[in-house]
Amino acid sequence: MDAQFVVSAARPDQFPAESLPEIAFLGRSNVGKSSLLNCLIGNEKLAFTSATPGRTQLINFYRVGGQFHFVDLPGYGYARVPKDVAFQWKRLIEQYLLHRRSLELCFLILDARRGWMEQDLELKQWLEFHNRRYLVIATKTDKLKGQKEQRLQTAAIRSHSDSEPLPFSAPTCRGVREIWQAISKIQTQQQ
Ligand SMILES: Nc1nc2c(ncn2[C@@H]2O[C@H](COP(=O)(O)OP(=O)(O)OP(=O)(O)O)[C@@H](O)[C@H]2O)c(=O)[nH]1
Ligand SMILES: [Mg+2]
Repeated sequence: MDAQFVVSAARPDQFPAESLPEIAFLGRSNVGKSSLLNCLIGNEKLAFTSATPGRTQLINFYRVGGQFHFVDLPGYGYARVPKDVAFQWKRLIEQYLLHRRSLELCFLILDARRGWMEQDLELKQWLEFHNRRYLVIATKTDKLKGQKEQRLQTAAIRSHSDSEPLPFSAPTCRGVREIWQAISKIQTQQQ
């Protein structure tokens, strides 16, 4: 898919014009937001990924297929970020989520091994309170051993979800087709 980097924003006045419907990638630091974004556009090098948590520190906008903006947000919950920096990130993310009119869908991305953690649940409640549409994605499923663990973890994630969590794994991009299908379904519902 044809995709280009648009801009990295540290402040709302740096966000690009609201010219395209947006899909935001949300989740804990290091959960695999940027890796998922890369799989969806079929370019493993576009969004910067790293084994060091806290690498995405700004809001990065990508233009995808001339049709969407994909919005890669900084991860939350990384203990080693200084408190004032963590506060700045939270504020930036909240400003984006609260006011962005072109935001159509959020991916709430969980580590399949850990399931819902406190800050994920807080974010979920926040999204529901503010009427933001979201889909839950359980990533790193390749790290689950065997079908039994996969079944148990999926059931645990489902127990707090209104919609079916979508399983995903970045090394093989497994699950990417179903995620694109979910995006198109939401697009058609809105037309
Ligand atoms: N095994 C496995 N590793 C993954 C998967 N997704 C991401 N990773 C690895 O996890 C690390 C973090 O991935 P990123 O995509 O940079 O995570 P992020 O959520 O964007 O991280 P921040 O931007 O720091 O919040 C990298 O080392 C990735 O290679 C996955 O599905 N399976
Ligand atoms: Mg990232």
